[in-house]
Amino acid sequence: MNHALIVIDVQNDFCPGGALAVAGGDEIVAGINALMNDAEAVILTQDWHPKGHSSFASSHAGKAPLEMIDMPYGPQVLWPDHCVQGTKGADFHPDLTTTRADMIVRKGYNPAIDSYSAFFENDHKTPTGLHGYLQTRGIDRLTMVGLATDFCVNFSAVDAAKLGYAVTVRQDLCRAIDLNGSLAAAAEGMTGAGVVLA
Ligand code: VGL
Ligand code: ZN
Repeated sequence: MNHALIVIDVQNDFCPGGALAVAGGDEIVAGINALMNDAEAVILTQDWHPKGHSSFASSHAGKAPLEMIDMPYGPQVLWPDHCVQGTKGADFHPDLTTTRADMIVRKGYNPAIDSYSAFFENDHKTPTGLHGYLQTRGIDRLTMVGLATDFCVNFSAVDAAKLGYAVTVRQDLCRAIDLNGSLAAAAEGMTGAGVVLA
């Protein structure tokens, strides 16, 4: 029992029709469900922001979505309001199998800090608890899938590799936002960190 499937942010707002729709985000759901059958542990993550979160452009006067801002922890892309706690947009895609989940990690609930990674908030210091859970379960190999390849999957995979996990990202079961070359940069960053892109 040392392998876990980590399913990142397969939520309505990241699928077509959602507030921060990723092209083809819904195409990966069936393939992800199928992978759960042979996973020893399944972890789902959920982007879970309070209203007025600091990563929302609407929280900054004069700023539009996809503009950048300097936060105390570094540069931050400003997003349309998305995945607000308790809304339909924050729900998992209706076809995603959730009954197989051993754990659901909610992230991004601190109003002042965004959290792309399933392991640490964007200050790269505040843990989400996932590492402790996986260690307790004796898990050291991770397969990652979900949305978006170049943001939450990327940050999660790089953090996991740094923490010592053997990480494979199934690119066919991820979809990207691809903002100003972010997908190519993410692929390079993941490979550099020792993540296997399959
Ligand atoms: C994500 C942007 C903002 C993601 C979450 O899941 O990749 N991207 N919040
Ligand atoms: Zn978010």
